[in-house]
This record gives sequence, structure tokens and C-alpha cells, in this order.
Amino acid sequence: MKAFIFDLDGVIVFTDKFHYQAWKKMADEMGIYFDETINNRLRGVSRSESLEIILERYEGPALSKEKKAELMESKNNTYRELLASMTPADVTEDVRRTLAELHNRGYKLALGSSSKNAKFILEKVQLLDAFDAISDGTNITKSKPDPEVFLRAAEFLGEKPEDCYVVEDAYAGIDAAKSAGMQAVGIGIAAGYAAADVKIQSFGELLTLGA
Ligand code: G16
Ligand code: MG
Repeated sequence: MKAFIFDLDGVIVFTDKFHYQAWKKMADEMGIYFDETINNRLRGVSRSESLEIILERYEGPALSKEKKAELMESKNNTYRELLASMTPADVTEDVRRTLAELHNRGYKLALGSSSKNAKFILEKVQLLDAFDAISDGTNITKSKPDPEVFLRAAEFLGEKPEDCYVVEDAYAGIDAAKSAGMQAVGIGIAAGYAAADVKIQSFGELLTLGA
């Protein structure tokens, strides 16, 4: 194996709580029921697809494309306000040390995130330099479980899919990694997902793979 491709939200940083709070605010304002179980279905899924999942519980009159765009913008504004409070302390020592050690061992490292805010987040936590390539929501047309984001990451690194591990917390991300022909490492919720090739409980366990 030559490279590791990392999901962002739920793997490198825990912005999932901010996504939840921001969607919850929008849902409350619209009178739509939304809870943490529904929120789990939004992991790794694009902003527009996330909105459609939340709207499954909406009972009002049909919403225009413009109204949906407005709802997404409002959610993103709330989300960015919450992200503004992030600092380098929001990345654990375990994550920082493990990324540096994998790099020392000669692995190439990429980000593979559905988020259009990925670079902003990496800047806030000062991790932009930790990655050799960044594939995110700004360079894809289809979001996870489509493999596009990971295939682009491998391309940016100049590596073959079969030489890449993908580290993911979302079921959709594990499915995307498998469709890309990569080795899927499940962490967090995805450590309980049968489709993951490898399951880890802590980030530092990656060093046993990249030995
Ligand atoms: C993240 C989150 C998703 C979010 C998506 C798009 O993906 O897990 O919940 O909907 O990004 O984010 P944004 O609205 O910032 O473009 P990932 O792939 O980093 O887990
Ligand atoms: Mg994730």
C-alpha cells in the first residue's frame, strides 16, 4: 500500500456536531422533526442530498428550487459561524502524530471529503500542510457513495486505487471506497459496518497497518 486517503468530518475533526446543530436550527425553524438518528444518515452525504433527507419529514407545500437553495445557504451560514470557533486544539494529538508518522514512513496522504468547507476547516486547525493532495466537495459532481471523491484523490496523488487505504466514519464513505477499488478502514460508527475491510477503534491504530 502506498497511500492513505482520509475523510474529514468524523475522522480528522468532529465537525459532525456542528453540521447537526446547523441542520437542527433550520429544521426547527421549518417545523420539521430532526434528531441524531436521522443525522447519522447525513454523514459523508452532500449538502443538497442532506437537505432532501431532512425534507422527507416535511409536510408543508412543495418547495421551489430557490427556497431549497435558500435553506442550504442558511444552514451553511450557521455551520460556518460554528466553524469559526475552531482552533488547532480541535485536532487530537493522536491524529497529528499519526499523520506525521505515516508521512515519515513514506506514505502519501490525501483528504477525501464531500465538504465544500474542507480547506477552510483545515486552515482553522492548521492541518493544510499535512496532506499531499486535497479532494473535496469543490472538485466532484457526485458525492459518496459514488467513488468520485476518492478516485480524484488517488489521481491527485498519482497512485493506483488498489494501493490506497481510505479511512472513513460513514457507511456511504465505506461503500464509496469499495466502489473505487480501495481498502476501506472503518472508524467510529463505520467500525461497526460489515463492508469495512479493516476496523479500528482509535486513529493511532493506523500505524499497525502502515508498518
Ligand atoms: C461532510 C459531512 C456531511 C456534509 C458534507 C458536505 O463530509 O459528513 O454531513 O453534508 O461534508 O459538507 P458541506 O456542507 O460543508 O459542503 P465528509 O466527507 O468530510 O465526512
Ligand atoms: Mg465523515
